Amino acid sequence: MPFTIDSARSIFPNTLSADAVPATIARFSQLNAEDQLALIWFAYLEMGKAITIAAPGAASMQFAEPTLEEIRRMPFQQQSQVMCDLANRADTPIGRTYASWSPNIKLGFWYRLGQWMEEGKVAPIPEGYKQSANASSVLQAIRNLESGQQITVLRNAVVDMGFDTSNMSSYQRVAEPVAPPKDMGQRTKVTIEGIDNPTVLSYMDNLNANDFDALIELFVADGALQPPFRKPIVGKESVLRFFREECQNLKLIPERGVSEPAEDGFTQIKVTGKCQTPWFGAGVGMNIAWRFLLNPEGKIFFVAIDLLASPKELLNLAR
Ligand code: ECH
Ligand code: GLY
Ligand code: GLY
Repeated sequence: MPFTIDSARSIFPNTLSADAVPATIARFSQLNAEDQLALIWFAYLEMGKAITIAAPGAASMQFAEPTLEEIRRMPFQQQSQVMCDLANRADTPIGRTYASWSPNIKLGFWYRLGQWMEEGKVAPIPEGYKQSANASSVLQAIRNLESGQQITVLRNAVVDMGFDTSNMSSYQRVAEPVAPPKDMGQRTKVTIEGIDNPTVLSYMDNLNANDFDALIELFVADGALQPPFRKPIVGKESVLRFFREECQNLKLIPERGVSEPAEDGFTQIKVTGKCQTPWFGAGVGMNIAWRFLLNPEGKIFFVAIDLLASPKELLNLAR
């Protein structure tokens, strides 16, 4: 039976991804808005002692600036209401604007609000706030995660806020501009123990160089990419948009891999290693697996990116 995107998703089924992440997110999303915001505040402060977040660049802040200014001028009570509305995914003008932003703009927005909360320019967590038992247990669950998993939970919480775009008849997506790819002279080449497949090596090198036009040509027209804890993104156009909106300045550090023939002349390749986000740089190394399925011409039919359950999984290349 020929491969489908759906059947491709289960190549290398022994790969153990960090189930604690979706489990924690599910528990988090059951909390009320006040608990959610306070919990992120406490988690963010605690995590800030161990890892440093990079200030977002002007290019990603410019789109959030008008909304941030609007919020800064509000009285505290109204600011708290805006934040609760975002956590509640309420249908408000700010909730709709927020929903149109790419993940990095959303993160930059909260980064700035967090700074203003610390400086006393934006409403703090209310003085009389009492954490519910559920909220403190979710906070404890977050403390128990490794840092790469913690930032994934936070990113997810931020991405999920705002009005649900599927309830919007149409909207204009807003993302930071795409910077030109790295100059040829500035590029580096990865090496992967056990892997010499040119498509996989080019995938890593092109992503590291922000060369999304070259990168997308490695895919078949109806190929798919599945980010951690998400459904596959299908088709070159959508995958290219994802690269441009969400994948600038990542650093992929693949370490080892295994390649073997699959049905119908396809090849399945699993690679493990680390990945860094520009938000935390080398301060947070996420343990990652890439599961590639290449067609007989060596093009990418499917690739899944998994956040691994533990560093031990970096050594697991079993089928
Ligand atoms: C405050 C309190 C009120 C509420 C809120 C607050 C602010 C919170 C803030 C949070 C900031 C969080 C951040 C998180 C960033 C996380 C980034 C991650 C990136 C992971 C990337 C990966 C890439 C993998 C991929 C690979 C590929 O090969 C293909 C592409 C791709 C405190 C005010 C909310 C400020 C900055 C987790 C894994 C390897 C799939 C992308
Ligand atoms: N400072 C990290 C980013 O804008 O993606
Ligand atoms: N899933 C992680 C990212 O898109 O950056």
